[in-house]
Amino acid sequence: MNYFKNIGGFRSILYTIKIGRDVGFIKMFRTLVSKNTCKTCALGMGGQNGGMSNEQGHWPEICKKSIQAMSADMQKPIPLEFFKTYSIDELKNFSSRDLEKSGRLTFPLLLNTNSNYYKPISWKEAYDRIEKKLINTNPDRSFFYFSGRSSNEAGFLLQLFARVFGTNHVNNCSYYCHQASGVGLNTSLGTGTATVDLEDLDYCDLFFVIGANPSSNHPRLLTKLKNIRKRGGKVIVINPVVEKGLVEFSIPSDLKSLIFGSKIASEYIQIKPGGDLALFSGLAKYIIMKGSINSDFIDNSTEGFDIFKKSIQKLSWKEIENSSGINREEIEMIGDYYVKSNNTIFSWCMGITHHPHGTATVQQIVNLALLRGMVGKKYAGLLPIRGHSNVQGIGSMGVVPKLKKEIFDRLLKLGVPLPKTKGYDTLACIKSAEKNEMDFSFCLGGNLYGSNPDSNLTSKSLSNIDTIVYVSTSLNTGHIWGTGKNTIILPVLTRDEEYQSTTQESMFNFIRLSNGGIKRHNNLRSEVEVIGEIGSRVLGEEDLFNWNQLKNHESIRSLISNIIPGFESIREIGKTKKEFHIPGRILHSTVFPTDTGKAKFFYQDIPKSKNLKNNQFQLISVRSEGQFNTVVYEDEDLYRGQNQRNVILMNKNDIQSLNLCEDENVVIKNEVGRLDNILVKPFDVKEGAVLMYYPEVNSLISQRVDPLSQTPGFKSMIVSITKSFSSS
Ligand SMILES: Nc1nc2c(c(=O)[nH]1)N[C@H]1C(S)=C(S)[C@@H](COP(=O)(O)OP(=O)(O)OC[C@H]3O[C@@H](n4cnc5c(=O)[nH]c(N)nc54)[C@H](O)[C@@H]3O)O[C@H]1N2
Ligand SMILES: Nc1nc2c(c(=O)[nH]1)N[C@H]1C(S)=C(S)[C@@H](COP(=O)(O)OP(=O)(O)OC[C@H]3O[C@@H](n4cnc5c(=O)[nH]c(N)nc54)[C@H](O)[C@@H]3O)O[C@H]1N2
Ligand SMILES: [Mo]
Repeated sequence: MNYFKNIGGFRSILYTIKIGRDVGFIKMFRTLVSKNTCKTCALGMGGQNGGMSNEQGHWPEICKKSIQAMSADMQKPIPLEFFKTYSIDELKNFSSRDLEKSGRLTFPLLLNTNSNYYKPISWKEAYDRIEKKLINTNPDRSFFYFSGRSSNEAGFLLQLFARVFGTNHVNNCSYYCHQASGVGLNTSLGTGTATVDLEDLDYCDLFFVIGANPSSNHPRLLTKLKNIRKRGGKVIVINPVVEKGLVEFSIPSDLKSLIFGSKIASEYIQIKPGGDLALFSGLAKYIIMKGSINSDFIDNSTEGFDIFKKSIQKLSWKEIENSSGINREEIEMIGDYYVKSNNTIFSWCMGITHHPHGTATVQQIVNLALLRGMVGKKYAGLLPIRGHSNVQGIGSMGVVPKLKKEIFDRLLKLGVPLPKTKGYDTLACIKSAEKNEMDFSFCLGGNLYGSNPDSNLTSKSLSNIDTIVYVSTSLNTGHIWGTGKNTIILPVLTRDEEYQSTTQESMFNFIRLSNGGIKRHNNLRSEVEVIGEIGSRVLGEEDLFNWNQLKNHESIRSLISNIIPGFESIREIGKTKKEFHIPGRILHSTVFPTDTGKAKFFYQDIPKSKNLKNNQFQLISVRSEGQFNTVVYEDEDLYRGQNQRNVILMNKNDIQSLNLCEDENVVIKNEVGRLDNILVKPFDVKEGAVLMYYPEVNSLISQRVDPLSQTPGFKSMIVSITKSFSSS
């Protein structure tokens, strides 16, 4: 048996050893076991039980991703000479990987319109410039973008600053991520996050993995999936691409699984991209037809069923089959699994939300759960698999254009002068910059340029902004291609380096405490310190808030506990170390937090199938195993067997029908842009669909969005494929 062929397993262990050798085993071990929330996905490892433990206290839990992120943060500083050596034009030849590998940012940097070089500046100069600019900026011509790595404390404080400063243009990477889940769940159930806790996964008997690749992106979920199979439960994967790690995975912390591998998918449904709404409509139709609905639950705890039922019954099987790419027998087979299940959990990720009908599909998943009463009880429910480690917390903290009414009212009561103007979502801010309507932008982490659709247009739009401030830990493509007339980069501490403790929220609504405390570099500031300093300089001593005092995390937590409903326990967390679930989020009873107390059925039409020419395909943009969002750590995608990123993965029948061959050099084009020198690779992807790597592919993604959630269709672009002249 070749143990190294297994996905996960020994190769993850080897990688750990390699990183240990690079950064030092003792340092690595100390970081891994330190009491800090893992920096990668929102499964939420670490916290007060120590790193490598999940929120149920289970140990050891570890994944290659956290080691990757950790080792990146442990890099040496970028030397001063770097910025004298490389001009912006030269840095444009650096890949995302080259930029990340340059090292940690440890001094503020300034790039002026008239210069081609980033220039190191002092913190004082950086603050002076930001203060001067903000004092002279019309608040409505400024926006604040947040990624999901920052703490609740930093998130809360910056959104508060933005509002007091006078703008509602406050948003986070969620608009490119799970916004459709939030909107869909909120309209149907009155709450926008997971309805289950981690323990529910230990008792469910059927688990749907829809449009997600957790083997690569949430590896620790795989332990739960393996256990579901082990206790006789079923895992159904719905994905246009056969992701090997979802077929079989080798879990490093489980010896048997490590050696022999574990089966994950009981059934693998290879759907057409964007076909999920049709598939779930088909499942609903079948369940209703069979009379396998939970009528008591529907009658007592839901509304809108009759209209939903009538509309679903009208759908033809032909339409369902055509749009989903799945035949009726297969749909009925999944339906039978569902009917037999007592406790089903539906989980999903970007394969659902990155479509113009993303929100509609989320609502349809909820409908399906409601039909059999799979929400509002233990061991069953809905689980949007969140991305960034604290993206959910950032949302909870009010990092949204429109504050929840309760938060708004509480702030108003405190006397906060809240702006009345309509706040923009992320893409709306970029579009507004395109029209020259933005003078100032502040980005707390992330890579707004890299994550944004239509890279060329984004670059141009950002260049219209007078001053952009990036608060970052390392260099990324945004610092090079997403510059304003003046660009300032402020280098900050990472979570485990913070001087004071911070908190994060997992995808299961669990609030964790991170101690921080690891010292790596001089001259860095904490995110909160930066925001507090800007607050005190711009808003002054006379302000309602003492911004200098708000550099203290305890003071911020006290404010959060007064302002954000459900966060009362955060006030004492620094002292008690008591991590907690946000009350009211996990739905284990049949009263729903909607206006009527009932869950709502929403019927949504299946989108019309597009007629494609024979060289046109639906493009799915995905992450590789070796990257975290726009940060590429390794060019290799171990799990998909690719060793470079300029590839297009295609079904072998499609390769044949275009008369192409493996490694042929092709041009990928559409109305947004073109990418040259892309190599064709055969892969088990649904015919008609092709796969490419994000963020490089963003020059082909249009700025068209899901009208309900404003999320771009990152997995729904049509592209044409033609041979390159050079290869013919
Ligand atoms: N290693 C690593 N981990 C990460 C990240 C990372 O970049 N690297 N990013 C983090 C973040 S912010 C997020 S949001 C998550 C993202 O986690 P995922 O959502 O798992 O990531 P993606 O690579 O975008 O692709 C999701 C999967 O959806 C499938 N898919 C595409 N289109 C469709 C469709 O129409 N229907 C269905 N059913 N499936 C489809 C793709 O084939 C792919 O397997 O991961 C988080 N964790
Ligand atoms: N085509 C396509 N586009 C996509 C997607 C896709 O699947 N396809 N996915 C979308 C999704 S799901 C998301 S979430 C977005 C990602 O969007 P973002 O969250 O904006 O991007 P990241 O790449 O995660 O940001 C990485 C940068 O964050 C900074 N950073 C890291 N740690 C810290 C920290 O502790 N503090 C601070 N201040 N900065 C830190 C580093 O400088 C690093 O370069 O991209 C979206 N764009
Ligand atoms: Mo994300």
